[in-house]
Amino acid sequence: MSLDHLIPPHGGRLVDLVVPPDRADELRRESRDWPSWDLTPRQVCDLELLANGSFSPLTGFLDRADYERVCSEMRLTDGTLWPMPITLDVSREAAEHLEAGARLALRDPEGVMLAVLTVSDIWEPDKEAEAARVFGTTNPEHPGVAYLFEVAGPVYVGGRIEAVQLPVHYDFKELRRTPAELRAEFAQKGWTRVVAFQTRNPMHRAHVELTMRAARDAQANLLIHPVVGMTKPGDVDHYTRVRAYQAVMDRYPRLTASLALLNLAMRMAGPREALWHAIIRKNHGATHFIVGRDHAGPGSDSNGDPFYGPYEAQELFRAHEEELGVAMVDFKLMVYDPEDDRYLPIDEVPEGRKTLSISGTELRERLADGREIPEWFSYPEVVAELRRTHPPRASQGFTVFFTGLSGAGKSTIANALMVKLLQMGGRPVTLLDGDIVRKHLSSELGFSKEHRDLNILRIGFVASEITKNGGVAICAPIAPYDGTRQRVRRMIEPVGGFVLVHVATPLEVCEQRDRKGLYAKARAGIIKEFTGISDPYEEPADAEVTIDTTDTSPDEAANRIILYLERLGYIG
Ligand code: PPS
Repeated sequence: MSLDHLIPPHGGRLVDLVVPPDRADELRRESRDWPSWDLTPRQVCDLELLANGSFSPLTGFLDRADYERVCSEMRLTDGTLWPMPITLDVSREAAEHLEAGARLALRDPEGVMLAVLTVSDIWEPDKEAEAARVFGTTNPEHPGVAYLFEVAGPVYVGGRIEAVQLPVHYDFKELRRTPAELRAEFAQKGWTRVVAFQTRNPMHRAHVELTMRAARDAQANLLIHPVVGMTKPGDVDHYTRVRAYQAVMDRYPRLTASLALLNLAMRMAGPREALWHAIIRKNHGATHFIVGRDHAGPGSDSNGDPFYGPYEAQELFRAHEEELGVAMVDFKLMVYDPEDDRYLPIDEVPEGRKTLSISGTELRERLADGREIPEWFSYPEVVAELRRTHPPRASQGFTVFFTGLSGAGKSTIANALMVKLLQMGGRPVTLLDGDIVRKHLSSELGFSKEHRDLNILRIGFVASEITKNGGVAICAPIAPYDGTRQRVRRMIEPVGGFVLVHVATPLEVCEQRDRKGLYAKARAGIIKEFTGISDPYEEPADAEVTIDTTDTSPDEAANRIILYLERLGYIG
């Protein structure tokens, strides 16, 4: 069905919440008497898109009535279709000082005032109900749900916004466009039909061929409109992606396609998010919007059950297409047909034809192993960008994190390992031994649970920085608590390798050795909270390597770790 009759060129009415300079000065002066709220990174994204009209017709953070109806019916109280609650979540302490009619200065993390909110409502939302309605699940494995439950504050504040300035960006300035700027650009170029492509991933050949087909089918120009605000945790960073997008723009026929960046904080809400994306793109002047397989979905939960059906977003979009005033260009999964050397939607593949595809997981594995990425899958210039930030494991940094009782042999093995790695060469090696750290980094800390955790998290932070920058960190604290060790693992794994080594020498052996005489003192009650004697040690269940030094020499122990690192590919 053609929807052309419905589509006004360059979207509907745009709101612009940025006030003129004299009003901005006035607000800055008056703000001295108002309470402030330091916006979170996600709120900065939301504020920018509210202020520049990307979220038209919204004029502020949702008030309670709008919020309730958006959650339950995807509509504002005036009936307008709006699928996503855009709310300002704050702490209870911040909310205490607020009342309806009050002014709240909204500041960026450096303290610069970006906007003023005139409070209309303050309420504590039912987050379970919100998750169930908006995400269709209360499972915290869904990143949108996890954010709502674990990061978002407990109180929502609704109200109208007056923006005194847009957030400042220092990267890719020439590619960041407001809705008004993009509409003007399209008008100036004479583009009356524009199909927008949303993405949070690098674009490979499948995406380029899909978007070209979409533009051809819709007889439209193409807007490549990637999200550079917040995407799914673990995604390729936006710097790498944007360099890769810039590289593929040359693949499109000249003057037919444009690249612009959108500072959106995604929620990964699948079908509802698809509608939201389309409204945002309509505001930017698009007339058509591409919806592929599992649009803005977070994949599957730990049981392997997908959060959304693969074409659920397309179905919801189709049901609201007329009202949205944006035409959907829908695509099935694209697969490569080697016989004709082209990509096809899976439902158009001729019977019996063998097709090829590479999953995201396989691509990451190939990058990590330094294996070939075929030209039928991606372009050399895109692969080169990905390889720059995703070097093979043999050149990535890693952390070897020892844990075990005092006197178990952690420091001795750690030293042997350090020396062997230095002999091999290739990476700088830093030893963060328990005693050394307590002298230089944690000298004020004792041995309570709270202080031990602080100590371990500091070690984890330093190790993650070393790892991120391609070095080797060898850590050798007692680290008695499982949850804290897991937090360290989660800090490091996204930036490089993490190997937990449990030095599992039994307490009797450690006590018998008693090199520092500490066990005797602990037994005598002279040293309090001593691990293994008067303080707990939680054995790890997730150690990659376990070593009991009762009958293992330091050489043997260090060698076992080196062989393990070699098997993973970190040592070439
Ligand atoms: S922790 O729990 O990871 O923060 O401990 P860590 O930083 O590794 O410090 C352990 C070293 O401090 C000495 N020491 C104690 N250990 C455990 N419990 C108590 N109460 C205590 N008091 C002092 C001890 O020498 C530890 O060094 P290692 O090398 O493990 O023997």
